[in-house]
Amino acid sequence: MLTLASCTAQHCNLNPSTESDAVGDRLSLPAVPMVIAPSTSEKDAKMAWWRQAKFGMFIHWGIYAVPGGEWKGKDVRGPGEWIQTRGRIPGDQYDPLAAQFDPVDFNADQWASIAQAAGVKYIVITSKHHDGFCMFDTHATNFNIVAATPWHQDPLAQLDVACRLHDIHFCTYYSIMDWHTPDQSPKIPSATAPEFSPTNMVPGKNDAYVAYMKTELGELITGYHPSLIWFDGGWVHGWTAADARSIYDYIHGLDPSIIVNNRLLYGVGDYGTPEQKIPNGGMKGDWETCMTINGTWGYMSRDKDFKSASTLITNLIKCVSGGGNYLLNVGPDALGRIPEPEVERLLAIGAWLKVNGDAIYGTTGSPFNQVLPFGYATQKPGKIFLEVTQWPANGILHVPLGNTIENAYLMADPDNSLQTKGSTIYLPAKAPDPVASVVVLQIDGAPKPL
Ligand code: H79
Repeated sequence: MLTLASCTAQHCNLNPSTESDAVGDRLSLPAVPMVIAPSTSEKDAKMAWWRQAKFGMFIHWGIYAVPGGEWKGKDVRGPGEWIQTRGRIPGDQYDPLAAQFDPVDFNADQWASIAQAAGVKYIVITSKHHDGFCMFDTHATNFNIVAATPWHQDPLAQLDVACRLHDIHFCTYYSIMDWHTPDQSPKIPSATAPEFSPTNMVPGKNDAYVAYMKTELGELITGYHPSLIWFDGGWVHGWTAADARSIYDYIHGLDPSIIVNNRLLYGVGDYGTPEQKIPNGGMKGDWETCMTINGTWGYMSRDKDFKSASTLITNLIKCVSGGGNYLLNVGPDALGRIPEPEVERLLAIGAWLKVNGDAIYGTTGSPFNQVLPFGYATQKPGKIFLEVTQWPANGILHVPLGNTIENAYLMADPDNSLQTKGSTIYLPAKAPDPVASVVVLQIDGAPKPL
């Protein structure tokens, strides 16, 4: 479990040097001790599926996909979903975007099929981002996709069903910061050029806002049964530890099996959430790196700077080898299409996992307490997996291991044992996979790293 100080430091590092306003404000929040501590066995039972899952798909989708990073013919800096504040767009100009949001190409089954083919075991979709627009059928506000768009459909309900059919855990994202609610005020209120973030809780309105959140979370939990709720934007001035605890307790009261990330802040929550970076060697406890495929979370038409499939596969391995999960984002457009370059990369990861998934799913982090010159490692009882990203030119792999290696083989060719001598493995000249080839070692008992 992370302290507030460490959790804010982890997720507030988007452009920290150039964008110090919101970041600095958040870092000055007081650190408080952990307030919720489920017993270890309760927590183990609750986290079991998520610890096995290792790979999830984040989906940032909202009415910000309509402008797609551009406002009145000009590029707006920052990620697509931040356009309202980065573009200083008043609500009376932003809110009508809902009337233009008509994602006729949305197909829940297609999204879930892509996710399944990518090998993800859970999806986390925005139910409400910082702009306050609700992507589900809520009675708490009319600023929602069913009431305010010409489409009048509930994509979360459809995706929830599709996920179940494709064996994927349905999870949802919920922003505490809300640029639309009357219970929070913008950082710089202005009829023409408001700056929303970070917002302030309107004095005396915490209870009203917490009640609003509970109405929406209650609808989500009872209607869609998410396996996990991914909070964000808790750095609102005036958001308190009591508010955080009250929300966690409410969720737990409705469904104690729901996993909650650590961004209610104040040490409340079940796992850490480094954003856009993978901690070297991992972190203590449960954690998950969330990351964009290009440079934005919400759709942005001009951002074509997609990470390569090779980088993404290596990132997944790096997370899992450090004992964490990888939550990789897609940003569907205003018609409901996941951009083709994103689909392509997801399918490439899926193809790699189809062969090598046994080295990822259900594993724990590397047994070695050193960086391996040839790549990464993961483990299961009696087995060590070496994800070799630097295939040795001389075919010789030195593994810093004290165990007897009972058998060694390539994951891509399990029927043929590799020759070994002590902890040296002799590999074929050519790597079976151009990105990462898995060597499996069967060992006698617990790993003895040297
Ligand atoms: O939902 C995604 C982001 O919108 C959200 N978290 C992920 C999962 C997020 N919101 N805030 N932050 C992350 C950290 C804040 C970064 C900021 Fe900035 C730096 C806010 C203002 C300066 C990044 C750059 C956002 C706007 C400009």
